[in-house]
Amino acid sequence: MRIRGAGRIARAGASAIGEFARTYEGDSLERFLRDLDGAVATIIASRPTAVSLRNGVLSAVKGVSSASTLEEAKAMAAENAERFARSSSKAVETIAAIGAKRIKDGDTVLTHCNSSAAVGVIKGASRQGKSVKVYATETRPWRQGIVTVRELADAGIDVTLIVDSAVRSVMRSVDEVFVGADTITSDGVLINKVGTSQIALAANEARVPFYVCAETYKFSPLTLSGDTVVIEERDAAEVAKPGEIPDSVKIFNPVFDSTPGRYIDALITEEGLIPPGAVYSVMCRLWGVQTPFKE
Ligand code: RI2
Repeated sequence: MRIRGAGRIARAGASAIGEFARTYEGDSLERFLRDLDGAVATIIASRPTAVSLRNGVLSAVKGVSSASTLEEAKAMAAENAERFARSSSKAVETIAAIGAKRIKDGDTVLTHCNSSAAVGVIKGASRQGKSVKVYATETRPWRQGIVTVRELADAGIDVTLIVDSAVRSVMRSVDEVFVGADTITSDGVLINKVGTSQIALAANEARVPFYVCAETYKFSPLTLSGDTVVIEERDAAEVAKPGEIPDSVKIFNPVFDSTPGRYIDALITEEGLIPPGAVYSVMCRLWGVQTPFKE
């Protein structure tokens, strides 16, 4: 939890692989590849929901097993990791440029949690000289909304912090909603910070466009072969302090939830603005994904 945001988590995971390769002290290629596999598994297992972490880490080890020397393998992993970090940061900038066009001068927008992609879009519109007002949710239980309001206030943007349950009360005065993504499935379902799906429902009811700002490495190739996304559950102490409630009370603390594609107007990606129904074909185009299990 010291690293927040699915994009930053992915870059940190890829960089950890780069660091592992650069500082590896053994002298056997075989042993290095085995240890690298172990490092990959450990890092991916640290956060189960955001596929960006898996995609970032796997892009850092891409092709490494075909290296013919240890030095070549180490250099390849380190270069891959740097390339991923560069392209991932560039993707966030591209999303900001594309998404900013969806905000008109004088608009009020709403965002949830802390997404660098969504915040980038809002800041992008402000940099274009548009006057933008923002409602940012507190985002219980970790209150990442505090990070968002600080970032927006530092950029000179008019921002109002609301508790999560106030979303519907303000939705009528909102022109667009922008959220980030932890994972997007092949059938266009968004997995994002818990509370996102309620916001999407409220936006849908009020006919407010709901945009997801997401780099394409948030698309999950695992979902193509039928895997479902594991929703991380976190410690009960995040919700209530020990001793605050009777011991007999159970606490359920899921960190993410899923929003069906029918509530999403568009995904704003570095590849452009795409409808949720096009995720599968974009995945195939970018990664050459073959239909799984086809003879
Ligand atoms: P960026 C965050 O979750 C939020 O759910 C946010 O919408 C998403 O990651 C994407 O953030 P967490 O990983 O990649 O901090 O746009 O739990 O920064």
